[in-house]
Amino acid sequence: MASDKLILRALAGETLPTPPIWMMRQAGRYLPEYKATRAKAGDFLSLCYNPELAAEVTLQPIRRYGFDAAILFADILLVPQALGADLWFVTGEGPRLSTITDARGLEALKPASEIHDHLAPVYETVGILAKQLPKETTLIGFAGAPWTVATYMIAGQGTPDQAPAHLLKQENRPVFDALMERITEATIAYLSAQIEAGAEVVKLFDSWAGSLQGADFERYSLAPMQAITAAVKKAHPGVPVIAFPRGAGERFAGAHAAIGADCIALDDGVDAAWAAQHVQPAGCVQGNLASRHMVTGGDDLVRETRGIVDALSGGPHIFNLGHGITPDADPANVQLMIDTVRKG
Ligand code: 1CP
Repeated sequence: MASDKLILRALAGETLPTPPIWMMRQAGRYLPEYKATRAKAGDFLSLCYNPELAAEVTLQPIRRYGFDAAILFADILLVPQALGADLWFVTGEGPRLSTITDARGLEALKPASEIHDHLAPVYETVGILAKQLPKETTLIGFAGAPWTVATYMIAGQGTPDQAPAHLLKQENRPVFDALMERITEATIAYLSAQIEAGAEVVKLFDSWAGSLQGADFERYSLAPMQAITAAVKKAHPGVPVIAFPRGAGERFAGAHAAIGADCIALDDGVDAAWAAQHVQPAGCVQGNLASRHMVTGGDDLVRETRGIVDALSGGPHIFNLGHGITPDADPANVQLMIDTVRKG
């Protein structure tokens, strides 16, 4: 099934002369047009649940830069909210959620099959985007991986070390496992609905995978992502899956097979030449320029970008950052990165 879309070709395993490119958090606060639309929406969650405006901010970086993929504008924490958790954002600080620390908290959650009413505006955003995107642009849907989502549901906020989730896992394994299972089921339902609405690729963000050690990494990062990938592919054969076990280090090797993903997204903690040898033989890789180059720019940006493109030129590669772009980035540096990738 050949496609004209470069992202789909790379995901199918094709080595392209120039890697396609998109950027994590490409719709975000570094862009003045994002800030203007966000101000119109009010707060961040109102923007996520407003299909017209969420589609608008998704399209802004496509218009400005002509990225090869658009990523749905939403957040990984909409799933906990759809399961019944309270969610709000504290300006300048980040997300806050009601916490789940025992069996009572778990029992108060809704079944995974009941998330769709709450998430209907997100599916509507996907539908608008599927109609409005340029024909060469791939639409990526996404969700958080269960471990990462669980860390927020248990702690009620972002944490540097995910200690509250590790503690629940240690002290009340049945509740922890049941929570992981609930998130896994909800994520399968959520991604399937995004695909039915028009998403062409889905990505799983396991942003805190790196804090899982030993057998826990397999059990709580790889295995749930594998279960989600298998279920999504069973329901929607042919839809590619990108998995991002951030912080996996040497464990990026073998991740394609362990998850069943078409592409593994690399963070900037791994050397691109190492990845070419140990990860890319198993399939497409995405990454992995350090986000700070979007702040610092200059010769370093150009040299690092060229180095990554060259190192990964022998196999399927989608160029991206190693993590999301930060609000202090200069939009001109994004253009410099794109020009360096596309023009050499
Ligand atoms: O004020 C604002 O405008 C909010 C900033 C913001 C944005 C732009 C948040 C709050 N979320 C988002 C959008 C978002 N989040 C997208 C949209 C698509 C795009 O990439 O352009 C995506 C894919 C996410 C995913 C997400 N949300 C992750 C996984 C990826 C990653 O960055 O590691 C995580 C961990 C979140 C939680 C979250 N949402 C927002 C913040 C500030 C955070 C991190 C909180 C923390 O750990 O303290």
